[in-house]
Amino acid sequence: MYVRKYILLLGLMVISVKVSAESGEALWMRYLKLPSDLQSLYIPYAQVYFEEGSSTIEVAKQELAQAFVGLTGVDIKFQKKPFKCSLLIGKNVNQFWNIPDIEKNLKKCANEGFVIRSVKRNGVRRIIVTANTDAGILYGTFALIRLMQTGCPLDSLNIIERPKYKFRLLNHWDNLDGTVERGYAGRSIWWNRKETLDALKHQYLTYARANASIGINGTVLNNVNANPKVLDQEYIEKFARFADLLRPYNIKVFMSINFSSPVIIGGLPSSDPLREDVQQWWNQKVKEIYEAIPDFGGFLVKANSEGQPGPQDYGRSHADGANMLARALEPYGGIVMWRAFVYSPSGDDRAKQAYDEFVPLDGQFRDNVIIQVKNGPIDFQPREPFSPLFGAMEKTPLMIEFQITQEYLGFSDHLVYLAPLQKECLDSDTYVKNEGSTVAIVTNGTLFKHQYSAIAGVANIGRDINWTGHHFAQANWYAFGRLAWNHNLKPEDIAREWIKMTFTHDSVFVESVLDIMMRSREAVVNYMTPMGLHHLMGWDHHYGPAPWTDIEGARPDWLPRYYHNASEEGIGFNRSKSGSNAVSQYAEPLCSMFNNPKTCPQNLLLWFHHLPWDYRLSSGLTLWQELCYHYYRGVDEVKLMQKKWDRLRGRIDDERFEHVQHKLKVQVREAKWWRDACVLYFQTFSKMPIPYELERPEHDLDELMNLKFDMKNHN
Ligand code: BDP
Repeated sequence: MYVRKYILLLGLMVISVKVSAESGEALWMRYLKLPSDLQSLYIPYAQVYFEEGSSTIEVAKQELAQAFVGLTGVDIKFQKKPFKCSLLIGKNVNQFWNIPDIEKNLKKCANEGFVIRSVKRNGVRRIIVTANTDAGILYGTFALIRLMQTGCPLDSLNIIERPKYKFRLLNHWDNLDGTVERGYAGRSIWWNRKETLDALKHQYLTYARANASIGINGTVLNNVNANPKVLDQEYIEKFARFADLLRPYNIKVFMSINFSSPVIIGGLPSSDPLREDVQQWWNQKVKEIYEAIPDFGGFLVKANSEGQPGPQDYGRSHADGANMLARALEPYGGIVMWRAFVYSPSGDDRAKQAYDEFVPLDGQFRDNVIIQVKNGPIDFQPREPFSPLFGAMEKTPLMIEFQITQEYLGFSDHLVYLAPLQKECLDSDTYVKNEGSTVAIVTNGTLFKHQYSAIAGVANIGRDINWTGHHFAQANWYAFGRLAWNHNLKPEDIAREWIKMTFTHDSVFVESVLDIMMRSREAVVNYMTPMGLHHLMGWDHHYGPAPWTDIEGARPDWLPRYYHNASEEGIGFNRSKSGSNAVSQYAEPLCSMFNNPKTCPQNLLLWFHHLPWDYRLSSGLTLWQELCYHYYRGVDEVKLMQKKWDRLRGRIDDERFEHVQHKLKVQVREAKWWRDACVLYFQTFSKMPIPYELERPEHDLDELMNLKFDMKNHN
């Protein structure tokens, strides 16, 4: 009896270990045993000399130990002396072996980079991981772990890396009440938690390790629509506690602030940035923050946008507002990230407004201000051209903001791998200086030689056990970090790494899932907003299709009709010279290329042009036919993704397999919902038949228009 109970208990323990390991909780840091051929490649490196140092060094060392034993089944032996070791990690380890070019290569590594080098002397193989700083050692250690996790041979490594951006940040849109704006993975990991910090420590450290593993070095812990209370002592203390936890992982904390804080919590009569009492108030606040958090990163500010207060409330400019905060932060080395996401109902084209408002201010910002610009001119749509602000402000550092959370791409219900979207934007040539002036080199500070460069991703992280709601949404967190570290990486290479680390090395699985991921972005563009269409979703939930929405009294630029302009004459937004002339915000030859529908890339055609339904495309099809094909192709692609996934049963744990399988079922259903809603609605204008070889829609337009969307099911 006793024995049976014991066995049962043991069984439960085994199950619970399996559940937690395969729930997605461990992200890409599962460190499960590798295939035995790989284990034997790595086991010879178990004798390690790890130079002593700060808490950053300590966490890197622990990580290596944990990863090594997990992956190989063999414990690392840390040695006090380097000479018999096969793996040497530390800032000064090259002194023992004097590999001549290592010192030279270290000069290329700047502050956070690292060198990993395999050497063979007297028949003995060794690996050296070295850097100029502890942060570099941390990233070098994680890079070595990744090589092992992905099954790379270690005997001829010669890696020299440094990050492309100085600040690589997550932006959490987390409210102090624990809700997350546009969050689809449960409530905030940071705010309004019942548990003690101690009880949550494991979760926070997993977060920190995950970010360090991909090179994220900063995090904004609260929503850009900021609650002024965040500057109260109580919250400053909370920020300080988070900063303490994240510090060893080279992650700084940043805060979103409300521009009216001096009035709302400071009791001042005004928040005018040119008033001395207001400036004093901010100086004092910043001082309090730095007393609690000596390495505090700085502020993120959404001002005069979507109802948020800002300097324009007092007749001042964005530069006046940003500079006041920058002056307060300057003595401590803090920065201001001032968002350019501004648009007012009065403008003739929302896509032009950020440029119109910010370009005239070029040269007026202090050195520690960075303007944070969303990747596209509107708002995180499945496809947009790059924002014309990139390259247009030579004297001001501009950072790029991507959305990792899928506000407009099916929340955490749709499998959409975002690296291709981000890469497309980063690789876009702005032509502002000459050919090759890509968005990446504008924003990474090299084109105009700026001291600061930054990149931010709006986080998709919540309290869900798998962190991101959809297991595949973890890939978007991962890929954002990898691209922020090195925008030259290829989305498919990043995906392959992630799949191996997150699921399995089984090559059938890896290649099929890679194919699924690489199709997924174009699939969502096709079933939601093909050919340059945008903003067709329900105006409040941003989830399903609602191109028909008409709400009396609503701001026109919140409604899809403003963007698609469908009528019997045709469809699309005329941003050419005969329309809003948004094309002129782009440098030549882009301006002319976008301006002419014959040369405008087809995937942006209706972004820049309003065209008749029978307009002939180079394919020989009419615009209407082509649009139908795109919508149908979108659905077909998701069906194919689903089929490919279904064949993979048994190659990974059932739990994650079934979770993804269920989500794909939902995605197929909803892709059809999008397709049918858009095709049937636009057909009321085109009055043309759906090409006969395509299936008939599965829905009826009236039924779709009356569908009530319940947000509760999606959080
Ligand atoms: C929009 C979101 C809104 C954000 C805003 C922003 O719908 O919730 O507050 O962006 O970026 O896309 O400030």
